[in-house]
Amino acid sequence: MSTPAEPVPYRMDELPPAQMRQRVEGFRETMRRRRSVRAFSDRPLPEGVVEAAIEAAAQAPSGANRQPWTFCLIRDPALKKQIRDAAEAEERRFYGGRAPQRWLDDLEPLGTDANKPFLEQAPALIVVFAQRHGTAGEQHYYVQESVGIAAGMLIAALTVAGLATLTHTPAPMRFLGEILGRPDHERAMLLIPVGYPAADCTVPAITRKPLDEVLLRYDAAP
Ligand code: IYR
Repeated sequence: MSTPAEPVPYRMDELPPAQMRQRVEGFRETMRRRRSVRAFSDRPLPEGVVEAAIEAAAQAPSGANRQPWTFCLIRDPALKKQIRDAAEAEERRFYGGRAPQRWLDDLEPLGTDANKPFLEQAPALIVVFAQRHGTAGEQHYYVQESVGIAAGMLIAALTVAGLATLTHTPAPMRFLGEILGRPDHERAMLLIPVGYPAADCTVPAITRKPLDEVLLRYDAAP
């Protein structure tokens, strides 16, 4: 662990500028169509797609390359039901008094409630765990940032594959570590159902901030 990593040559395939733009704009349009989906079809997923997406996510940068993530892929209907039951119990407490009124008001436009049928409908659930330290107690760095980046790459990979996801955060998520048998130093960060949208799936009409609201430029004076 303390010997310096051997430097190896590195090159990227450089694209002509026009192709660069075409690719990134294509990706942007794909991401523009991404929505958080809460009604899934039970259609099974083609083999290997979720695994490849998880492998893509696991290429994310991480503090000191510790790769402090564990992805649990759940397809077993009995386990999905167990997760649904436990999540709904937490969510009933959340919607029934634990959440401050302002938070509930902010969620109103999304139309969410304590019922989470998608946890059983979706053909697969991915639970993303953050490792607070290594199995032998190794220090991990920037754990939330690293796992957040990996989760973003996972959602992007699944979106590019044409699958729908939900970024679900039942709070607290301790029950996930218990059900999935994860050690104490791993903390569940996100629960991501994956699948095809149900035929009658609808999403709230929300918009994204335009570029000029999120991008500030600092160019040299002309
Ligand atoms: N975890 C709850 C509440 C919730 C919170 C936020 I912030 C959202 O963007 C959406 C839902 C639930 O999943 O219903």
